[in-house]
Amino acid sequence: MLKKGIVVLLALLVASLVLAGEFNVAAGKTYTLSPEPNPNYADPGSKLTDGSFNFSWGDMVGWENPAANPTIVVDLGDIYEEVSYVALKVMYSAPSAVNMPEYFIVSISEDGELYEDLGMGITYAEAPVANDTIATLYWASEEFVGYGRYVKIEIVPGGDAWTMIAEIVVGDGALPEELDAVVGGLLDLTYAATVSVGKPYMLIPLPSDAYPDTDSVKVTDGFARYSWADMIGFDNPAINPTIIIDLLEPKSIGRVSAHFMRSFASAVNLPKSLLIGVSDDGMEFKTVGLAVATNPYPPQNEFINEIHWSPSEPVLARYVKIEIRPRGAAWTMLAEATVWAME
Ligand SMILES: [Ca+2]
Ligand SMILES: [Ca+2]
Repeated sequence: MLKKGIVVLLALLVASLVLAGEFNVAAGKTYTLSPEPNPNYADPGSKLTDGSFNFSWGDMVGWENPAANPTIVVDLGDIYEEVSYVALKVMYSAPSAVNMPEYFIVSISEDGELYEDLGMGITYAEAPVANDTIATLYWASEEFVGYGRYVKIEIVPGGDAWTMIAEIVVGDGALPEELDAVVGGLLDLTYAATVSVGKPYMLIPLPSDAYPDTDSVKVTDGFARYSWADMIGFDNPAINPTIIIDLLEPKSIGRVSAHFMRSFASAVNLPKSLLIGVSDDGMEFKTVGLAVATNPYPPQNEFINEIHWSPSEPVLARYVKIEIRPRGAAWTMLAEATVWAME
């Protein structure tokens, strides 16, 4: 009996190890880094996928005040069809001036050239993260999973000084229960209502002269029709077009979206995603999420498509910032931006 029990236990242990191994498809894989990490915390090319993430300097790849956001591109070696989880194991040590990243943006590509935004890692599994520990910053999704071979992770540092990364995890398939991962977009919006219609907003930069917003009303007039006159347009803008909506009073925000035209015949494409920020004073904004989900899904051509985001918990704020991340050199045509709040 005892022997049989041990055999069963061993079998379960092996099975769970195999499953864990199968879920993390980044283990042992190659990757590239840009910019180069600091020479004191350099990388022979394996530190981030070697399975080791101890609170130890030897395990760290580090950047000190990098000129650009540290970016990691992992080559999974093969196409994976259900990339559902991406995590960074990061060091937090206030005495050593090592900050936790504010967030990362993850995108995925089949060929290493054209990337689709997947989502934002903005949740720490260990929150609140204790000082002098290794923390897990992750993105997880059950609905909008990724398809591809190359996974790009752009890290936004959480302040000046150091960013230290020990490991990358890329999960493919159903989220293992032990991760206890929180996925966004599950908020019950039954009692949510639109609060942006008719509200004032600001645009940076101004839209193209060909599709202007002369009376500053088109973005929140409540209409998202497939009509050129209803839309404002940005032609390959130098900076990401950004809308700041003033809800006039703090609202418990449950959903943010924007409607865009897609018309390949007219060289109009959907943005890759929308970076969502909120503020109480209209000056200092906090990034809260990335809108990548589309309605309809998949998006349709010669059609107005909605790109939307929902937090896992309502966010209280008066100002909502929507930064549009355009795709390539095409036109971006915006019909409407909408904010929902819980009643
Ligand atoms: Ca490692
Ligand atoms: Ca409109």
